[in-house]
This record gives sequence, C-alpha cells and structure tokens, in this order.
Amino acid sequence: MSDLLEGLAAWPQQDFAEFGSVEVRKLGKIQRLVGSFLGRNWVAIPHVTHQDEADVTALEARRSAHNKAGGDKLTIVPLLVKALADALAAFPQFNASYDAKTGELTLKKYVHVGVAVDTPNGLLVPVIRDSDRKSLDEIAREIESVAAKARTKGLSVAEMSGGCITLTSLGHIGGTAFTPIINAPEVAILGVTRARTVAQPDASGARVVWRQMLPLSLSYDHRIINGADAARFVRFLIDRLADGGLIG
Ligand code: CAO
Repeated sequence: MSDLLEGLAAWPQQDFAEFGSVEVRKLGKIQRLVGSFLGRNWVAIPHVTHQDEADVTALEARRSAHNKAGGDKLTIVPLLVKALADALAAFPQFNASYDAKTGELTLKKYVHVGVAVDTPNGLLVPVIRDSDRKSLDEIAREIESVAAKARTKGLSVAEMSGGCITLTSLGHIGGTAFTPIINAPEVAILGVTRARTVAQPDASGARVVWRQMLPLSLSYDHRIINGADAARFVRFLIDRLADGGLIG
C-alpha cells in the first residue's frame, strides 16, 4: 500500500495557531477506524461512479397509501434494499469479492445488504442478512431497530460483517448526487440522494406531467465491473423501482 504513495510530497505540517485561534480535538476510536478503512478503499480500488435517476412516482404513491393505511411506516430505504437484493441475483458479478493478491473472484450465493447509518460516533454499516428472503416489512423493521441500536449502543463486528453490497442514503437530508466509497471487500455501493419532483413531457409529448425522480449514484470497482454492466445494473434498479410492484 505504501508503494502507492511513492513520489508524492510529504503531508504539509503547519502550526495553524500562527494564522488565528484554533481548537484541537482528538477523533473518536470509531471515526478513526472507519476513516482508515475508507482511506484504504479509496486508494486501493479504482472507483467509477455511475449516475442515473429512477422514476419513483408510482412507487411513492403506493408507499404513501401503505403508510396512510397504518401499520409499520415504510421509507424508501427498505424498498431499495429489496431492489438491490433482486439486482444482485440478476447480476452475480456485483455479489462478489476480489482478492488482487491471488487474482480470485469469489461469487457469493447469499444476499446480505449493508445499510450505512449516520451515528454520533461515525458511520456504521449494519448488514441485513438474507435480504432476498425477507419481506419488505421485515426489512423495514430490522433497519429501524439496527439503526437505533447503532446510534445508541453501537454494533458488534458480527452485525457489520458479511455484506455483499452497501446502500448509503442521504435522501432524508438532500443532495443531487455523490461518489460513495466502496465498502471493501464488496465491489459496489449504491448512493441515494433526495427525490425531487420534475416536470416532464408525457409519452405522447403533448402534455407536461409531474414525476418524482430519485437520483442513484452507483460506485463500482472497475477491475471487476465494466461501465456497461454498471449501467445495466442501475437500469435494472430503475425498472424495479418504476413499476411500484415492490410494495405487494
Ligand atoms: N428522497 C426524499 N425523501 C427521503 C429520501 C429520499 N431519497 N429518503 C428518505 N426520505 C425521507 C423519508 O421518507 C422520511 O420522511 P418522512 O418522515 O416525511 O416520511 C425522512 O426522509 C426520514 O428518513 P429516515 O432517515 O428517518 O429514514 P430512512 O429510512 O430514509 O433512512 C437510515 C434510514 C438509517 C439509512 C438513515 O437515517 C441514515 O442514517 N442515513 C445516513 C447514511 C449516511 O450517512 N451515508 C453517508 C455515507 S458516506 O459518508
């Protein structure tokens, strides 16, 4: 890994107090650990991020009806976990891990989806095991409970291990697109930002209709996945999200 930095200038050392008043804070253990993983992954994996938008107008109408009918509240995150589980079954090279030392690609027959959770101590990624075999309500309940646990008590290593792909959603905050960093040893990560309502021509082109568009940002390991496959993977997600059928 250190060879990758060869030839680069040393990190700038500065006494910031020379320029004005400062406060020095030590980063927490989790933030430092997560930061070291992110730094490694960013440097060691050739990332490309594919951007697209899913028309979620029908899905959002069904989700809103589902939530109004009572029962467990559904956000778009469990729907995305379900769509990702379907996409991993259709595109096995996305459900894989690559060992550059041996040149071996391990293809996984299980589907465990990680969901990034923003906590006061840093970013944690609990894994929803067997996402392909769980109902939408089960996934929604599990995300809610594991996210609450991540924010209050923290998570065990076991609860954050074994993920096949990660979902990172900033949609409740905003954004139009971003470049998420792959959570090694996975080979792809899906980032989601805020859905927006846009005016578009209808199929005939004669009328303008309002559509809800969800921005998707898929970062992938270009050693394993080529751009065309990434575009097909995201297209698959878009089709899965467009028909509203994810909500039974
Ligand atoms: N577009 C528009 N609104 C969205 C949305 C989107 N893409 N995604 C979520 N929302 C809305 C939800 O519908 C909900 O709205 P209402 O309360 O009005 O129904 C609201 O935002 C709150 O969402 P939430 O955060 O409570 O729940 P969630 O299921 O969307 O997300 C979780 C759960 C755990 C993924 C999220 O809370 C979280 O921690 N995300 C941060 C991940 C992160 O930091 N990633 C960065 C990694 S890189 O550093």
